[in-house]
Amino acid sequence: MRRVLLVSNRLPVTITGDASPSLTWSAGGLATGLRRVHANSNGLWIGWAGQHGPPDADVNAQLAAMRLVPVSLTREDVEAYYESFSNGVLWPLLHYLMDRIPASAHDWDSYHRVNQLFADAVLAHLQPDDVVWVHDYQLMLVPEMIRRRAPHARIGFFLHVPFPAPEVFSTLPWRDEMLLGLLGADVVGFHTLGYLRNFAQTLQKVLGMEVDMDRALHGGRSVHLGAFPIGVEAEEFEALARHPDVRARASGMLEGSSTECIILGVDRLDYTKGIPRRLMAIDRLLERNTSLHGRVRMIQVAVPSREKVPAYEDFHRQVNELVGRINSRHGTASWVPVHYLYRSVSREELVAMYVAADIMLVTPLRDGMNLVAKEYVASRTNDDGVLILSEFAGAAEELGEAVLVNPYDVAGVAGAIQRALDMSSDERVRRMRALRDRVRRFDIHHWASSFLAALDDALEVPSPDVVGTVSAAQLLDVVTPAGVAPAPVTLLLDYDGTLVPHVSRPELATPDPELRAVLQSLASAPGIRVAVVSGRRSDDLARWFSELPIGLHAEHGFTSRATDGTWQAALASADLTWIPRVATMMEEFTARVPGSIVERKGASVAWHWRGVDPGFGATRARELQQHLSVVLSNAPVQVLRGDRVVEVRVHGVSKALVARPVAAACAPGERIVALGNDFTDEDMFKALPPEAITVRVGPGETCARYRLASVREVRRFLALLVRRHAATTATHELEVAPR
Ligand code: ADQ
Repeated sequence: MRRVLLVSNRLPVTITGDASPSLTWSAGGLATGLRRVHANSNGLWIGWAGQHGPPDADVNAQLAAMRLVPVSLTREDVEAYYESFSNGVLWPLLHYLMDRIPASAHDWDSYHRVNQLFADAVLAHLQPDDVVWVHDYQLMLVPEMIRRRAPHARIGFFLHVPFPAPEVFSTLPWRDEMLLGLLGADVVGFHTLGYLRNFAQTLQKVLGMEVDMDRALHGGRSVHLGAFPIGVEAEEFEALARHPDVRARASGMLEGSSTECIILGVDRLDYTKGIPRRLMAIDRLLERNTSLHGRVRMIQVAVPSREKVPAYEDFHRQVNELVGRINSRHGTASWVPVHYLYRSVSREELVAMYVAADIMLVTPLRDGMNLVAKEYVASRTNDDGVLILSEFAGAAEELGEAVLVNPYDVAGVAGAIQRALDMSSDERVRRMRALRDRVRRFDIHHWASSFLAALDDALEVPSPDVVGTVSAAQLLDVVTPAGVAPAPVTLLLDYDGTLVPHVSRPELATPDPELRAVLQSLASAPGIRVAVVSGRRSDDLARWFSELPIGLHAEHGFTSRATDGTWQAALASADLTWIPRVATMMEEFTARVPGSIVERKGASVAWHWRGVDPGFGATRARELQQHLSVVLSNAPVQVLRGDRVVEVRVHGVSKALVARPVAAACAPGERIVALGNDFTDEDMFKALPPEAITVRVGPGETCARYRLASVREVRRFLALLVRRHAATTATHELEVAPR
């Protein structure tokens, strides 16, 4: 296992005692989960130790012994970076609660500066084989800050909170910097597919980036986006729940009272957790169903949290008042409906409550995952109990057997509690068993190892036959080595982006004299056969190249020029009746998107948006693609998204239609060299035999073995090839295959 450098806002330690400080590991679920990674990889953990200013020598020595690296923060840093920006701005934004963001306090500069302190600390310890794993919203700029100074570092980022819809995230004035910060990573992980989708859409909308399912291309690198739902230490919760002391504590909670049913809530005291509405639901239930008086009891545990952030102070007061109101309204001398504990509780006490609780209420307004829900499930060793879970917690994507509620709907939550009270024991057990199975299987260790495995995969060294970027001269030596008799060569050449640079309007990309000259000399060079395989229309190719003795394949191989000069379709019976409808739809889009154009071809229609503002164009392209996929779901077509183009073409057409017969007709020893720059060329590369020399032009993911940097390099390569063939045929007998 490689050494893992964990980076999080807080180090997992508590420092106690001023005169002779002592350090103890924190007990939280996440801290324990990551500690295993820290221990097994013999790695470092970098973060703030919780004190203001640099730790003293004694603390430093203890931290070093635990392989913990402190980032020193002043009181002002903590107030500005942590309390004001991270918790005052980012936290409410990421949880869709924008009205909690104070209009005045922003402290972006401090956030930026402190992120740089963290990145510097990583860079000071980074060794070549290390893996860096950065955690959470306080450190979103760190991946890019590391990448800038260590371009080959292996960096993962995991976000523990939700990633909101693009409409919400894009209100952040520093949205571009934040997104670019994350894109410094090789893997960006979220709890759910929903958050991943939001992030991908935000990249498209804000940065105008192309995102292919789970990959974003950025700066010539591929950034993998993944969903890694976090779990809990299920085994440990189960063991504690079976422990006699814990069980005794749990039964003690019912003793001496008339309570038949305990309803439990456990949260940090945070306005995202939905505590007031949950209490209002209890209030409503007790008001509507007085037969429950004296028989049910709610225990609400709230861990004090972020007490220095103004929004939390007011909130604390609000919850206190609500509890008081409910208790005075419904309580009696012998029965208190809501027990409110505003403090942290020990692990044992917490599990005892999980064991005692018949109903667990987890009703956050938004929550990245919510570990409490999973801890409750893990602790239910008798397979009984009902989990009521907010549909806006990440956990709801996994825990479908819970009773799901809309936490904003007070009456709905009250109804769900009533339903849980009435649920048959069979149904409770059936649901809880399914939940427990899942929570046990996908525990916190599974989470950590699957994230690290994804980071490993994302960085996998290319297989030995993938060579990577080469110069024109190096490619020439692969195709036709100097000093030996040249083997015959068949060239399959894409046009736009390969032979000519992309321009804003396709009709402007006409072949220039230099290109004509090089194609002419290739066509007449001994032992070289040339075919242009383009997505263009046949009349474009005919107009430009009709006089050249080369193969011409238009519309990704749908039509090809035959030896008699006529054009023939590869799929003669293709249904083309959808074309006018699609063209009309695209023209409607064009009317609303200035700079975009529709290109009609024989068997396809394309909507180009190269001339459109990137963010706007990408959003419209996505809309168009979604719209077309729905409208055309039964038509025999494919909807494709290319480089600034959305194209609909007849199903079954691809450049493989050209590549396959060319490969089949090759003589032994003949070299096939295919060059292309976008996803339509990947079809061609894949259809060729492994010995073919496949070349991707420019950046982007590819299955090609070689890469040339630019159109310029392609032209240089072609010119060198002509020269070498002309020179070597003078001294060697050319083994040209009959054609
Ligand atoms: P949190 O917002 O802190 O975490 P949560 O996932 O519920 O929320 O974790 C809380 C942890 O604190 C649990 O392990 C729980 O046992 C513990 N805890 C709660 N009340 C306690 C008490 N009174 N005493 C002691 N311990 C208590 C953030 C995100 C979540 C995400 C996690 C992990 O907001 O959505 O699930 O990170 O990624």
